[in-house]
Amino acid sequence: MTAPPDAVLRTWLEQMILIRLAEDKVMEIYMQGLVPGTVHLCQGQEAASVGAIGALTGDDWLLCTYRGHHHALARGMDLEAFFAEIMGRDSGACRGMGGSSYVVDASLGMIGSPAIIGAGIPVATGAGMTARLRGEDRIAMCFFGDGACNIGAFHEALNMAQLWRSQVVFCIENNQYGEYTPFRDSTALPPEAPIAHRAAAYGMAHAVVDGQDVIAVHDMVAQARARAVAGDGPTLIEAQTYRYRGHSRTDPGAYRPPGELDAWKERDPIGILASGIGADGDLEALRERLQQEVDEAADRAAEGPWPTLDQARDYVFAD
Ligand SMILES: Cc1ncc(C[n+]2csc(CCOP(=O)(O)OP(=O)(O)O)c2C)c(N)n1
Ligand SMILES: [Mg+2]
Repeated sequence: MTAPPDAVLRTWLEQMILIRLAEDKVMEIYMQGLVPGTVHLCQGQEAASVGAIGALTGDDWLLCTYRGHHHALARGMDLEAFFAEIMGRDSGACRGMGGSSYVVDASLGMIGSPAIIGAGIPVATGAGMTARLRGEDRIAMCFFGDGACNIGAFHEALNMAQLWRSQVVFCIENNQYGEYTPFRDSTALPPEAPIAHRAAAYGMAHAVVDGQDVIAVHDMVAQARARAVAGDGPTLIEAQTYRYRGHSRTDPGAYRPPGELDAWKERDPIGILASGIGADGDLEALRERLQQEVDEAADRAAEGPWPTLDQARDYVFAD
């Protein structure tokens, strides 16, 4: 594997820090009562999104989930549109109709973030088929959690995707937990067997990758993308990672064994990349600059207009 150029690695470092700080801000504005609904944070999982999305082209499609802030920001969503969406404002990426769980932008190729577990997997399979039937050099990249791999749609869609050589790359962000349950307690696999091995049942290529290592994730997704567009079929990638916070904002994650969170923080994705490129000394200045960007974007977003009552039915019924 050839390491990406320094400038690219620097960009990834900045993106991961930005995502981390933006999510702290999301919690802050939530506590100020500025966020309708709930929020699902991805802190700890930044490398999985930045590495994978860094391997895509602008034409590729993306399916993610309600835990999708990192995907949106890694894809380059404007920060103000991001915060405005989370605050339900008309200036948000979805005109305030989505909120935190549905921060997507079709113009960035983000075609959905279903909160129904596993629902994005068949959709991505279909998008990948569209690319194949049209003969296009593009893929659908589909992110979902470890819990989603126990849903029927996962198995049906993987079988179909492999059978029809859909141009799709599946990425399990195995953050070790479903809603509140360790994945090992809900998954019928031999102890220590990766979930990715399930792809073998469908004859599909699969791989396990260190989800804390952005370079490794990027490399794996780049290979899988090349395989998909060459017509050699999809890949199921399992990025092994960890969710620092609980499932949603009401969950302190007290069910986790003592020491587990700290052990994962020893392998923080931002720290790993910073050390790897000799940028430890730059972290403070970077954080300061990015914090300012985050604060300013959130302040501007909070000034954004609310959707009007008339808009409540827009995007629901066809004309
Ligand atoms: C079909 C379905 N069943 C149950 C739920 C409730 N639910 C919401 S999140 C979640 C856990 C999903 O875990 P995982 O796929 O590992 O994703 P993570 O939240 O860890 O990112 C569950 C069971 C749901 N949204 N949809
Ligand atoms: Mg999970």
